[in-house]
Amino acid sequence: MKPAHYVNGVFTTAGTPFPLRSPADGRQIAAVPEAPRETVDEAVRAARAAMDGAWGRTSTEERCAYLRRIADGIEARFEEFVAAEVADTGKPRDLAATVDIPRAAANFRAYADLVYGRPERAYPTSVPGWSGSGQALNYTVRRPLGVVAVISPWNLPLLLLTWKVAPALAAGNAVVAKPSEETPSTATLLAEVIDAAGLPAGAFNLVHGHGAGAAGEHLTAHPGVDAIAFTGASATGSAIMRNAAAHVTPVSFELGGKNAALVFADADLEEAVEGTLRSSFTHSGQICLCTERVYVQRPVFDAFVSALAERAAALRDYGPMISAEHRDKVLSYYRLAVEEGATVLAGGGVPEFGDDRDGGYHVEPTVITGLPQSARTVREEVFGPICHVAPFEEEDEALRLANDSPYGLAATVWTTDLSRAHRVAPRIEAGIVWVNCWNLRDLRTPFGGVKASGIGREGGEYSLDFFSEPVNVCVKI
Ligand code: NAD
Ligand code: 6OD
Repeated sequence: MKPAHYVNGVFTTAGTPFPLRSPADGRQIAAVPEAPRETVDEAVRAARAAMDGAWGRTSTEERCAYLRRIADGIEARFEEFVAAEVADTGKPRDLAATVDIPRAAANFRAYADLVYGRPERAYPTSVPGWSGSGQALNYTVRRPLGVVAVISPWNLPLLLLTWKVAPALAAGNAVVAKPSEETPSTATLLAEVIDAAGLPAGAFNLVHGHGAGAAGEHLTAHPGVDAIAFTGASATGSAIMRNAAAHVTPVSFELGGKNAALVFADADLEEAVEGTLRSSFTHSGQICLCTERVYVQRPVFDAFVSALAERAAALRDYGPMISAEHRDKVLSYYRLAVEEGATVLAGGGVPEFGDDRDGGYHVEPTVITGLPQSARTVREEVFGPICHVAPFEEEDEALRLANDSPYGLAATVWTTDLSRAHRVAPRIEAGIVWVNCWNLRDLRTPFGGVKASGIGREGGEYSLDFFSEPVNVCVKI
């Protein structure tokens, strides 16, 4: 499979190709076509025509059937999807096979179920001057927004792409998607699956390429786009918002984070250490939900920190950073942390494996302590395998430290005191709070961030709300 655009039901490789390198060993693995502006225009035109044509006339039942066929198609080519995701990202195969690819299929099934079972409200309304009630009926129908641009990042490429494409299609929109330039492969496979599922031409379109000044910007600034669903860095969200402002295009944004974990002295320490190891170092910290700040209540601080550092230092089977550029950014934070006065308890450098991986972009899982809350390493998103652990005395102080951040995506709380859990969780300025667990997902729940971490919520009805608008109909009887 070679990365290709999919426009109006046709695969094309228009545009100058750029090289794609394996993050695992640095070798070139593909050439990716950079969609020129004309290809983006063509994709938006095709999507509009699909809305005005066969796709726009599909019933909810027909769309649900398409979504289920896409899920089946992903599962039928499961191994190809896994191999492509591993090749592009370098992530451990186990992660792709148990999280990324199954979730992509689940996203389509979940939205087939959700959109079909969705109730709408109706109100019998009395008409002034008439006797009795029920002389008019107000009811709501939802209609799709039209042409939706989907822009996704490289860390969970297929999971995050399908997390938007599935509800957008379920709600009846036509999609033009642009995956990250770093991870084009599973998106191309998805286009093949969608093609085989028989969706009308133009209902789903895919263009590859970069963001600023390229396909991403052309798409999100396009006057023919009716809504933008974006996942990526907060700074990119700001840039997209500036372009979207020109046409007052609605946006749904899932952005960066600097997620805190609060470990109370009454926590099950073993569970808290294992949970924090997972929340900080899964996919080498390249998940927006990963913990980068840990606050531990003083009586258990030393025990927690030494157990976490020991286990982080023992981690072996971890993947690389997505690119040499991202590795250099993460390493610059490792250096900055030391300059800021951190004590490094585990990691802090580049591992030596003695095999092909030494050509890749790996960095060590890193645990640091000793920084003030004002340190840049404590405030800025690194998006790598690093966490800073700091002590606190009391619950209010823990909340103050957790909330002292420009971001507010996710948080974890470790405690065996249920009253405390219920008291603390709603006071944390984050869109998602996990208590005694991390990244335990239910696709019906709201997902998203506050402050610089995003605008709006995805998941369940929340995505369907974004991708459609209510129209009230009032019928006088
Ligand atoms: P990024 O913002 O650099 O890129 C994301 C996507 O946006 C890519 O497809 C890119 O080509 C495109 N893009 C870049 N500049 C653009 C522009 N000016 N106009 C239009 N499109 C543009 O992010 P990334 O490096 O791919 O991903 C890492 C970031 O994403 C981190 O900050 C992480 O926290 C965030 N993220 C957030 C979530 C979430 O759910 N909140 C999930 C995953 C990643
Ligand atoms: O699980 C999800 O639905 C989701 N959106 C995860 C995002 C992870 C960020 O990297």
